[in-house]
Amino acid sequence: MEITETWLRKHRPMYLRATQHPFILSIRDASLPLSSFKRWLGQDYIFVRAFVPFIASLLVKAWKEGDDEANVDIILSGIATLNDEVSWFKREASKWGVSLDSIVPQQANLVYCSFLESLMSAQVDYTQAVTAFWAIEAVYQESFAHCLEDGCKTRDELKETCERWGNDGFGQYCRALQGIANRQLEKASDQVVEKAEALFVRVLELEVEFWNMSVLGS
Ligand code: HMH
Repeated sequence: MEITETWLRKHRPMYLRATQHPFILSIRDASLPLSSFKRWLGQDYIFVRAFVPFIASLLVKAWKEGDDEANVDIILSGIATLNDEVSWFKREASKWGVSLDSIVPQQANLVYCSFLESLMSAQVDYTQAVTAFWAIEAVYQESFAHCLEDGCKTRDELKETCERWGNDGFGQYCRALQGIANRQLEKASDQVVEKAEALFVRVLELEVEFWNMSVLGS
């Protein structure tokens, strides 16, 4: 079994807390207050801006590692997606009357953004960084795909958001990242694998905190 698969099984309860959070469940049953959605939107824009330099640093690590061109291209496609995402956030925010210039980052967001910054350090090798990247993307993919399943009552005005991360193309991209992570982990030392697993679990915790903040406001 692939290494990430063993973690997904081992840390299943935590993974479900991140991917089936009350924020997501309440999108599915249309009970999410729109004020929470707007709060999430503003906070996630700040997160996404901090995500840009992290992915750029990941691309540099992939290149230095001499990883296959195909893998570098997958990360490059992630950068392209993020570029789209930044524009989308601006459009979506103006649609909802959310002013992106005046958002104050909440504690959980600050903690997550400093975690991203710590991943940019040279001490964090390519294997660890790409594993964390996969985990971050996979949580959003799984969470929002969940809101598009048959029988969900997801409101029409939230569907575009859910599709952004929940669509099949994004799913394939996440599986490609998982493949890169698995191949790296396969040839890594036990110590690196252990560190990468800890990062995986940390991402799940940070995602839960981010959703909590979006629901509760702090
Ligand atoms: C908090 N996690 C958070 N925001 C995002 N936009 C993603 C993951 C995926 O891009």
